[in-house]
Amino acid sequence: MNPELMEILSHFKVDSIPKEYGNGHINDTYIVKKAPGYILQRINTNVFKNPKEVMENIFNVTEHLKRKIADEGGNLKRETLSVIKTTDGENFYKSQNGNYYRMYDFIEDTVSYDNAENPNQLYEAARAFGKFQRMLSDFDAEKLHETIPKFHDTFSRFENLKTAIEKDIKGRKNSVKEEIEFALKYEEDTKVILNALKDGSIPYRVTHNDTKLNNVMLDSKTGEGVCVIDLDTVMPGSLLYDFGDALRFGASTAAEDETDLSKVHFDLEYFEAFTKGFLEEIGDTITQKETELLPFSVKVLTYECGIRFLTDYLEGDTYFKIHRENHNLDRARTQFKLVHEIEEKIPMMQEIVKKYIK
Ligand code: ADP
Ligand code: GN1
Ligand code: MG
Repeated sequence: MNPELMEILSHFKVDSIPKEYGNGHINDTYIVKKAPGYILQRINTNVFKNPKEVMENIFNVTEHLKRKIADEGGNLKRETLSVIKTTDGENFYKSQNGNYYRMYDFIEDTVSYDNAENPNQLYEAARAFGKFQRMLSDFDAEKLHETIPKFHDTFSRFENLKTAIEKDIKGRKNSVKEEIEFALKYEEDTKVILNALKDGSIPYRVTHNDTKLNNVMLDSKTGEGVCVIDLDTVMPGSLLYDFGDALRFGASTAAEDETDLSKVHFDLEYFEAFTKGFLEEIGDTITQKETELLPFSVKVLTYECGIRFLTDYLEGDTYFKIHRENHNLDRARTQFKLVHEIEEKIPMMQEIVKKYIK
């Protein structure tokens, strides 16, 4: 076992051996199985430059959620993450090596999916993400630190890509000419959501910002949405970020890193199930302009993720964890294939959205 973990565990009063767990691209996750069960995570400080602020956000957000869940008669043990304090009463422990660790209660009898198996999973995930946003609608956004500046600023992501192409520090540019050509065509789309937020035509809300299907736990028996996890990026943003990002991942018929692109499609049945669940929870707080932009948000958030993967590939894979050669390039390619399909399906997506707007 990683010797550092012994030091960490003693500061959380836990004496059982943790094992590596989960498929996240950012943090190192471990499970402590011995009852009552915990999740231990090393926060990725390359990504999160100020882990103390990340934990302050998560603590405040989960305390707020606990009050809301209690008001609605929900289950406090299952419906929100719960931060376990260290023996010193802190929300995290900084190891002698300077690593930051946090611990959560393990949420029992739940499962998260890397690939949806049926539309109902999308419906349930959507209800959980929608409810999460609804419960945070009266959270004071002033209290939130910006854990990653310009996180969903697609234009700034576009600029980062251009810089990575110019610098080409790994000499990979010439092997991805087609992908670069595709990526550079979309500059016009990159400012739409940002401009709408800036000119006030859509509202800022407290959003999750990383609504992958594997960031929501579903009940392993009933399949119901139980708890939204991975709260590192809860920040003021647009409802469109959460909607678009969830569908780029959840409505794909293949894994995010599938190498056989003939398997990668955007599934309208999954899109419909998610739209139904999300709008049921969000209700009539959604504005007309947001509604109009829902299908577009799926395209642009998928594109944004694609260019982030491509940028990381060009920069030598320093941001997202990779498990094989060309992993980030494979990921970028699935996203671009999806962008292309979503584009063609936008009119059909618009018809579907109309069905669920009251
Ligand atoms: P990352 O930021 O690296 O994506 P996550 O916080 O999403 O890390 O955790 C990785 C995986 O660990 C999740 O997809 C989920 O399957 C599992 N997980 C995380 N927190 C919990 C929890 N409190 N209870 C049960 N499983 C969890
Ligand atoms: C990362 O942490 P994880 O694996 O849930 C990333 C998201 C990307 C996603 C792509 C903090 O999510 O923004 O959309 O990978 N999280 C961060 O799979 O950058
Ligand atoms: Mg995650």
